[in-house]
Amino acid sequence: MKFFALAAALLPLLITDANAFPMSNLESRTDYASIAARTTPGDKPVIIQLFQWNYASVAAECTEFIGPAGYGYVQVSPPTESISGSQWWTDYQVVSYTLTSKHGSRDDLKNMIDTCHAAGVKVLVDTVWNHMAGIDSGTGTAGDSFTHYSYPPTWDTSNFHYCGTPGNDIQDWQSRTQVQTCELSNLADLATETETVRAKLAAFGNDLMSLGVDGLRLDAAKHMPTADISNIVGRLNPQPQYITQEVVAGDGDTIQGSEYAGIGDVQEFRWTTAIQKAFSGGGISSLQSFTDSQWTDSAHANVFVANHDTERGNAAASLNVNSPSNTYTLANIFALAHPYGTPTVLSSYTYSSVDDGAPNGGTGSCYGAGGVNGWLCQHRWTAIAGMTGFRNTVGSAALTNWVSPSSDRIAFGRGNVGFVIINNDDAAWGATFTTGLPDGVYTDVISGSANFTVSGGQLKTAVPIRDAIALHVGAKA
Ligand code: LM2
Ligand code: CA
Repeated sequence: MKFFALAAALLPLLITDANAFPMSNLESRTDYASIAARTTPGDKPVIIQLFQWNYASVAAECTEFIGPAGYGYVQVSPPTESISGSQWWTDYQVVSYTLTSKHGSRDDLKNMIDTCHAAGVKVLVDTVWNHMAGIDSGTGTAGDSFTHYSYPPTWDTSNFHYCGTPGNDIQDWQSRTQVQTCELSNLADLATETETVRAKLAAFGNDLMSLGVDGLRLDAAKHMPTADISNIVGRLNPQPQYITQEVVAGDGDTIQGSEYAGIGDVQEFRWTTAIQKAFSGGGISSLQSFTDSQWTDSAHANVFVANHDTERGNAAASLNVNSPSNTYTLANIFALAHPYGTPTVLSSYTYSSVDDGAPNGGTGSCYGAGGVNGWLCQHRWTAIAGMTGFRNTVGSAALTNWVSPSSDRIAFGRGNVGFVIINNDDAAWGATFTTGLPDGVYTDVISGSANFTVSGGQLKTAVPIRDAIALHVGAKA
């Protein structure tokens, strides 16, 4: 937080009016220190992706549960005018930057930001800068008519890339030029290298900042060159406190997430897939220093067991709520216990078709430790909410006291303040664990009920089949 405070103090001096700077200054900026420094969200690092929740229900949930439970951030679905339709993915077909979406009005957005802030929760907005709508024509959620490549009054045909492939679609995913200037799923690709486009996207970003938005998830970041993103980000005032960028990269791909780490965090989908493999038979015993030389480094990685794309089988393989043997919950426990990256918890809904939009008109509702009306409310699950308290307590404490007697059993501490045991095995695991914790009686934050005694730093217990136990000094019985 020290770095952030410093950056926050300096940025207004550096970027009081970004537009007053000559373009060459912005384009040649190679020192991203002030931006990189704010990639650590701070002492409440856990983000909830409240997928497709309307803004009024996000506001209510911030007050009722999210703030009191200790989550630091909510990430909400895109707020701009989009194509009309019931499918969730209409959000990613932008029609204008008018803040009128199926999730609410501009006033609803502002009210949600103010209400969440009052509950101690910051707001991240999913932001689409790469493209506009992909369908041929229609009328958007704010009443604007459009055709492909013409979105009056915002853009005309001169503002887009026409990369020259059939249909202007990306065909060669190893070609940087195609990935960044051709079309992803027919979505009209903005010429983000031009001043006109950059200025309007920055104005849109600044409109969000003016409403008090704390940070951004940059959709399709891989499809924009880093120079374009950093130019636009450089014009934001105030600067976002947190940025996470969607860069789906595989080992050996031409475009790697690490390129984007100078701008903010990068979503590391290889972590997501590795977690799925590990918990689905691959074995979790190798997860101690869980990283890979190709992945974005821990300090710049944003990680999740699943997001809205992967739970539907898109973007990368992942576990989802239907995964067998409690593996989805156990993986979320691991994500929140292990120090790698900044964790996001997905909170989503059940569906029969992958295109299905939100239930109940987007009005999210939870009850007790679960969801109602088709909502899953993963953020309320006792294990996940409990592990958010664990993460808040252990902070950046080092991983300690690791043991793994067999491939599906691990236990480890975080400093001397937290200890977790994960048994992804089909037999109970009875043992005496060296926890490093101060002696005392603890509540297991995963079950929320049983009492566990640490004596001489040791915990003698049995972990049930496909279950876990987590203790931390903030939850002594
Ligand atoms: C993303 N990140 O880069 C989002 O996380 C992902 O959810 C978006 O795809 C994607 N990029 C574009 O912003 C979703 C969805 C697609 C859907 C698009 C656009 O996964 O299925 O594509 O949004 O709405 C749909 C149709 C597709 C059609 C396209 C354009 O499924 O068949 O392509 O619209 O009309 C011809
Ligand atoms: Ca592009």
